[in-house]
Amino acid sequence: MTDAEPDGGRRCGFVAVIGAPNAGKSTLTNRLVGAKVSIVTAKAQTTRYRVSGVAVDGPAQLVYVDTPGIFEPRRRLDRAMVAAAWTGAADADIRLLLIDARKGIDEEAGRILTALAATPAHCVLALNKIDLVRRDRTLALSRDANEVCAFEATFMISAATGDGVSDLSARLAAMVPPGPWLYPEDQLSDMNDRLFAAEITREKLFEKLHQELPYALTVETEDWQGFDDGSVRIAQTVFVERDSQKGIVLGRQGTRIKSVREQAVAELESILERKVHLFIFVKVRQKWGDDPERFAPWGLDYNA
Ligand SMILES: Nc1nc2c(ncn2[C@@H]2O[C@H](COP(=O)(O)OP(=O)(O)OP(=O)(O)O)[C@@H](O)[C@H]2O)c(=O)[nH]1
Ligand SMILES: [Mg+2]
Repeated sequence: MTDAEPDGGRRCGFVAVIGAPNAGKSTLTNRLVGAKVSIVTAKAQTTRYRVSGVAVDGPAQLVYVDTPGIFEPRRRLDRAMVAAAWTGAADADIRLLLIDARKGIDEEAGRILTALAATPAHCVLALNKIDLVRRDRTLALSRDANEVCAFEATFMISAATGDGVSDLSARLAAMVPPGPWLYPEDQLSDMNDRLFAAEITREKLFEKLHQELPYALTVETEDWQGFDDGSVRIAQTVFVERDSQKGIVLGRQGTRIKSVREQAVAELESILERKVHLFIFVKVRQKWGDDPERFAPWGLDYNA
C-alpha cells in the first residue's frame, strides 16, 4: 500500500438504480450482483422499498440500491415508494437511470429525465431491453435523452440477457470514489431473511393475480423457527383489503394459494439451502396501506 493508493487502490460507492416502473431495475440489480436480491415480475410497481445488492468489480465494491419505480403517486404507499426512490438517488454517489428502450421517452421517463437534468453530474444512462428493439431506435433514443440531460455516459444493455452489462459495471467501478469497502467481500445483500422470504411470496402472488389485486395485498413473515434437523418453519400473513379479495387470493378450494406456496417453498429451499415448511395465512385488513406498522420494516417514510 502506498500513500498515493490508500486501501490498496480500493474504491467503493453507492449506485442508485432509478427509473419508471417496469424499466428492469430489479432485473439489472440482480444481474450486476450475480444473485437474486430483489424480486422481479412482469407487473409495474413490483419493488416497494430500497433493496441493496453488493457487487465487486476489480478493486471496486459497488453497492447497488434498487429503488421503486418513479410514477405519479396516488395512494400513501405510492407516495412513500416514490419518495424512497428519490431519497435513494439523492444519497448515492452515482445515479443510474434505466429507460425501457421499447417504451422510449414516454411521460414517466420524460419527467424523471427532466428532474435529473437539474443535477446531471454523476448520472449515467442505461437504455435497457435492447434485445427487443432495433439498434437505430436505441441510438435515436440515446441522442434524445442526452439532449434533455447531459449524462456522463450512456450504455445500451439487456438486463435480461446480460448484453452490455459488464461494460456498464466497469464504468461504474471507475466512477465510484477511492476508499475502503463497506461490506465483507462475500456479502450480497443487506436484507434480512424474514423480509426476503415475504418478498418471494409476494413475487409469486404478483405473478398469479391481476388488475388491482397485486396492489391490494402485502405479505409479512410473522414467525421463523429453525429446527435441529436443519429445517425451518416460516409463517406468513398475506393482508388484503376486502373479503372478496381474500377469496381470489385463496382460489377455488385453496388452489391458488397452494400453488403460490409450492413455488415459494421451492425457491426458498434453493436459496436457504434447507428444508422449508411454509404456512401462509390470508387476512383482511382494511386500509393496511394507511397503517404505519406496515411501513416500518420497509424503511419507508409513512408521511412522505
Ligand atoms: N426482454 C427484456 N425484458 C426485460 C429486460 N429487463 C427486464 N425485463 C423484464 O421487464 C419486466 C420488469 O422487470 P423488473 O426488473 O421487475 O422491472 P423494475 O424496473 O424493477 O420494475 P418495478 O419494481 O415495478 O419498478 C420483467 O418482466 C422483466 O423480466 C430486458 O433487458 N429485456
Ligand atoms: Mg423492481
